Amino acid sequence: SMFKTLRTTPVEGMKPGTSGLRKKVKVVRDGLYLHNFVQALFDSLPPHEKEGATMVVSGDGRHYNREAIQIIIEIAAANGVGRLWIGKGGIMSTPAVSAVIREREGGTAMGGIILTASHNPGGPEEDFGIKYNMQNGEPALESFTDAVYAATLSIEEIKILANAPKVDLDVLGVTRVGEMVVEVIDPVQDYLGVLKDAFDFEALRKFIARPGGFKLVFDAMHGVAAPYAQVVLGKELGCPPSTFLHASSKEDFGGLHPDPNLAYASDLVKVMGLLPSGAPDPSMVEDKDVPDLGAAADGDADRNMILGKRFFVTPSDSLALIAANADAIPFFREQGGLRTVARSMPTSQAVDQVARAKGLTCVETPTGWKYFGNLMDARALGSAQDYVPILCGEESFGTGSNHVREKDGMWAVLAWLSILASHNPNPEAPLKPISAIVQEHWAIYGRNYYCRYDYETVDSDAANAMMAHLREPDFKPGPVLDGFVLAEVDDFSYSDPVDGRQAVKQGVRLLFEDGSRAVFRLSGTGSSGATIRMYLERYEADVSKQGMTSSEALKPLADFAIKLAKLEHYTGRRAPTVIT
Ligand code: VG1
Ligand code: CO
Repeated sequence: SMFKTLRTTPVEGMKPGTSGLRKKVKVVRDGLYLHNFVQALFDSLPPHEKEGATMVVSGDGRHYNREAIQIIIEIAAANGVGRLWIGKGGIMSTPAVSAVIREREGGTAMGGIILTASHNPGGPEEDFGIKYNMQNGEPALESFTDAVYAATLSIEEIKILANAPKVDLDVLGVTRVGEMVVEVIDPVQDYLGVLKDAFDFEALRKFIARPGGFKLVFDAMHGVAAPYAQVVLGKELGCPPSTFLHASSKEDFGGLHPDPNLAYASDLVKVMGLLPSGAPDPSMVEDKDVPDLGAAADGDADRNMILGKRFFVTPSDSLALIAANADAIPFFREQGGLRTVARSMPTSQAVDQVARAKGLTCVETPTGWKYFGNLMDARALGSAQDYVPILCGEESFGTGSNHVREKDGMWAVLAWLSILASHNPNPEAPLKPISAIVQEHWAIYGRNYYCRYDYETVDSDAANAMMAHLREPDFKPGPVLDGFVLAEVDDFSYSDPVDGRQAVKQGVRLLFEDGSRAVFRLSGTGSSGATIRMYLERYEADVSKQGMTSSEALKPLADFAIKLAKLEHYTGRRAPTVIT
């Protein structure tokens, strides 16, 4: 036959983390590494669903994307898949894959393989990654990725098509590969349709062209957001070419770290008149040259950063502001108004304040977008509770809704354009800036000072020892130091309100008497060593005390939390790798 079987042996360490499997390119391209993982994935799909099925395969265009797609084509063809949809050039953003799975031909696809390590750097020396999304377009649940992992540990053979034709990914159209059909499709079109249903494009176009003046800068960080931004912001909404920064997709993201935060999106941060700390840059005097809205996306375009003129909007505040202004977004308005907000546990409680005031359901989930999916599909899963329309967010620059089943960077930009438009009904008047909109919000709901310290490439044993120390039963509330009183310590666990699914040991929370929090957890997206994340939050209701920088406001809490965790003792680190 034209199928052949490759003998193989299991490779250790293929356990997917918070969002897919991430490894150095060198590891993934070595021998049958990718083959093993992909075959294990196909072995874990129910045969009757996979036979003749349509699947999406695309990536964020990082180094090794095209080679990996060709290998996946050959393995898919030998595993009975009927049709593959691949974005032109082999690229599709993560939210666009979710949209294609859900919308194209009425939601025919059984799932999608997304080749991305998201916000991790790319290039021959950097990271590659594989995510799998299910039939409803949401990231695979742990039960599935656990099954894939188990399969990687017992794999013996790979089914592959011999002498498969090379598919030209740069030409739209259909190629036959054995019994399977490969269709190279427009990577933007289905996704654009979803956005057009969610927002009022005509109103946004008018707002952008307002006579009173408005300037947007969008930083694609040389990631997959580039072609989407060109179509959505450029072609559809009429933004001029000067809007775009780092706006060509590159295999190595131009050597940048494609993570949209104050540290890594440094060019945008500068353009917006800010210092890397998020404070206004005092050396910039000409306020009028600074754009009104700055936004950036990560490698696979599911993350976003929102900046105002000389003003940093924390992702947690962004979530709260979108919740408070939900009626500015047709998607929410037209479904009778926003009903539910959900945030990951380490995300600040700013959105909780809005939920309380507006009577919305507020759900606190573990880290990772996959935990939001059940809430979005509650009705389909037979739950009595209807959570949609829903707004979800993570402190890690992730925001989105049930328009797809992924966080969505471009969605966040359109959400903020909608908010700005609603606060600026008079097109002739000078623009009310984002800083004023956020400060007014704080005056109503209070301000949740927030930041995150990351300690990267820490020795894994040292990181685990520190977490074990925090989890010791005799690590009890009580100590008072520098004015802080520790009220409670717990290890976050989650019981899914729809299907009762449990997630335990999701992060140690130090809860202080004044409502402040410090949270410690280990990252699940790194490709080597461990990353400790420390999240800090302090609530301030008093308007006269809302004007500090977050580093000023949180420094004492940070010092205290570091002391309690004995972080320096366990890791030898005196300072974090990055503060966001
Ligand atoms: C990080 C973030 C988490 C996010 C995940 C995937 O996970 O903290 O909020 O969902 O990345 O984002 P971790 O385990 O490293 O803290 V992405 O843009 O990779 O899809
Ligand atoms: Co991402």
